[in-house]
Amino acid sequence: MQADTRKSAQKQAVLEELRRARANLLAAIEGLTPNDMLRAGAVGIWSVKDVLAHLTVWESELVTALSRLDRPALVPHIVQIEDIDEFNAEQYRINAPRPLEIVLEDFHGVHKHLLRAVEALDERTLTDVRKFRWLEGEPLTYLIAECAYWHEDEHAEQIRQWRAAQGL
Ligand code: NI
Repeated sequence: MQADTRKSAQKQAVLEELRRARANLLAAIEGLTPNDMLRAGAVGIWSVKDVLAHLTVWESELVTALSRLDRPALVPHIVQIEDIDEFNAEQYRINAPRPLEIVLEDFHGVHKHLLRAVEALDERTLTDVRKFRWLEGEPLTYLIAECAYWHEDEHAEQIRQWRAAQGL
């Protein structure tokens, strides 16, 4: 029992970070009205809705990557994106016309999928730096951090700063 607990330490740590960052992000948007969330300029030209859609895009790409790890040689789309600014701009154009409630539904739904996808991984898959050549020596935990919890932390902080500046 003790050995099993130790073996899944990394997975538990990742799940904890995902939950922590999500709680932090939800706290950062807490109390905003739908109108506030549609106001342009929270992060660059993006509204809070656009930021949440942007986070959802990356987490959704991550879920797709995690669901295909049984074919380790298959390079996921998420690591093949060459021009990240262009990709983000294109995704912004796709998501901009979508209503807030749909964006929010996806935002919550994709995060649930992500938690389940991580839950289903074994410790070696998460930590072995040689298993996936396309990770270029990083463990899978790094990709998850970069595309999910560090990313949420970064934008939560920007939203906090915007709110403070706007008095919201
Ligand atoms: Ni971002």
